[in-house]
Amino acid sequence: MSRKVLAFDLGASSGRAIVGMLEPGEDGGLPKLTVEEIHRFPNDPVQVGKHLYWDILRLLHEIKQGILKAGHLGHAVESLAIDSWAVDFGLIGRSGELLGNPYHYRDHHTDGVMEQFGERLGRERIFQATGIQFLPFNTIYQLAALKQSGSVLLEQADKLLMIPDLLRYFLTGEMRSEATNASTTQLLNPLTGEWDRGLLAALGIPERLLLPPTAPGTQVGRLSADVCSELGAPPIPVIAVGEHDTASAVVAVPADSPDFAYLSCGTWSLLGTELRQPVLTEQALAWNFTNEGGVDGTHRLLKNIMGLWLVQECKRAWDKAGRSLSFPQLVAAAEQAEPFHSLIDPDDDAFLNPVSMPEAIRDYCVRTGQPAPETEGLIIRCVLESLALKYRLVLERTETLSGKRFAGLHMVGGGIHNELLCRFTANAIGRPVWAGPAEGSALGNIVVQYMALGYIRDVQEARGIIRQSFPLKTYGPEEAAAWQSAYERFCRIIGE
Ligand code: ADP
Ligand code: LRH
Repeated sequence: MSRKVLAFDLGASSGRAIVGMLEPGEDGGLPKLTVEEIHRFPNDPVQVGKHLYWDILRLLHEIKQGILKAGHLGHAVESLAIDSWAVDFGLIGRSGELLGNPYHYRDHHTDGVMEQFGERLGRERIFQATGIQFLPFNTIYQLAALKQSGSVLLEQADKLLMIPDLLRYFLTGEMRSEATNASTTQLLNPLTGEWDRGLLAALGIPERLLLPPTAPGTQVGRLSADVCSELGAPPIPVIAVGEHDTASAVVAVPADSPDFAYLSCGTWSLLGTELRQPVLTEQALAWNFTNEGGVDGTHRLLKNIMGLWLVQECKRAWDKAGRSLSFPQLVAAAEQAEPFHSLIDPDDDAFLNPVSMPEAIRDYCVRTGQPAPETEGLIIRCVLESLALKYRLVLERTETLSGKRFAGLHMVGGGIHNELLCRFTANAIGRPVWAGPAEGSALGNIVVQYMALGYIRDVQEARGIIRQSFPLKTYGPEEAAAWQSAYERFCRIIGE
């Protein structure tokens, strides 16, 4: 008999509802997992005046559509779970209502706040307390920005719920905080698993706002009576999985040994390894690595790299100008373009949320004494080569910090559909890339639901099931000399 669960994965490029189906293995072997995507919907932020917000109620509507569709398609799912990107949150008032629309992390209200706060408290102090990398949009700086602007909503707030916690609250009526996503606030201690009171006091944020974090893989309620009667659905359990999408993606890495490196490749590129202990050294701080909470008591030592956001934003600019090209068309144009024409640091602040991404890329090239790429093909090639070169830098630093050595790199996420990027990555790191699965976060979400329901023993078994259920594609390194000299040029340009 097939055991079914329903995963909602809210990415920046789309939201999706995916049904997992687990069949018993043959001759006592591992179970076989298949998936069916039943609903995909936009997850575009909405600009109102100068600010950028989540369209949170529309997402709740789409999640309900997903639950309805599962029923219509005859999928009797035993549970559901939601994962999404990190750091963003909603504020809840004393009578349990959502106060205002949650901000999107690319909103500019946090500009400059991290620098001020870091100076006031000391970056060492914040890193020692949390192990989290300094990103201007971390929850801690979003809260500091609200505090500075005298936000009435913050004053009125009784609880803070991260986005998947919030949507889960809407479905179950129960407020719980999930630990992997909580870690991305830069307010949680990675050793004790508790909120750092000193940081909260320095922010002027009352402790009552934050709920004690719950370990991923816990059932945290059921669909409420209201939701069940609205949808004609049974009161199935709702599970807190690794609700940070990257935590879920890392669970789905089909590695067969504990010493593996991963690249979760979507809107962001998250590159690192999985450890039993956080790395809180001066070097980790200097290189701005993070130690996010993982499933099963692990820590994700990794670094954020700006990722395919750069491609998405170029595409958006060209779509707006009436020169619409699909992702495969953009990749084909890049493949035809001149190699190593110009290189950028994908993580330059100028690329976080520029008015025009192609302009920002051209400006960077001019600023660094390089020819500005003009055609779509040249611009996308510049982005993909630069990403691959940055992956090498971060992979080697991950080895230094963790003391591990990696035979190759696992790539998961929608970015693996971009085969040129997979090839460039193998070339840049000079090692094989193993690509798959593409729906990493949704699969991680699914297997952790099975762990909570007792059908999968642990993460190791889950990875074995994913490995045998979903094919991997291997890319071998080529053109070693050209990529080595490009890497040296890249390091000079970005000042490393
Ligand atoms: P997220 O979860 O952050 O929304 P995904 O993991 O779904 O992101 O990855 C989306 C990205 O994958 C897109 O921005 C695009 O760059 C890339 N992508 C998806 N499909 C293709 C394709 N067919 N060809 C090239 N790139 C693709
Ligand atoms: C990837 C991700 C990443 C965060 C960023 C905000 O989707 O969750 O791990 O740093 O979004």
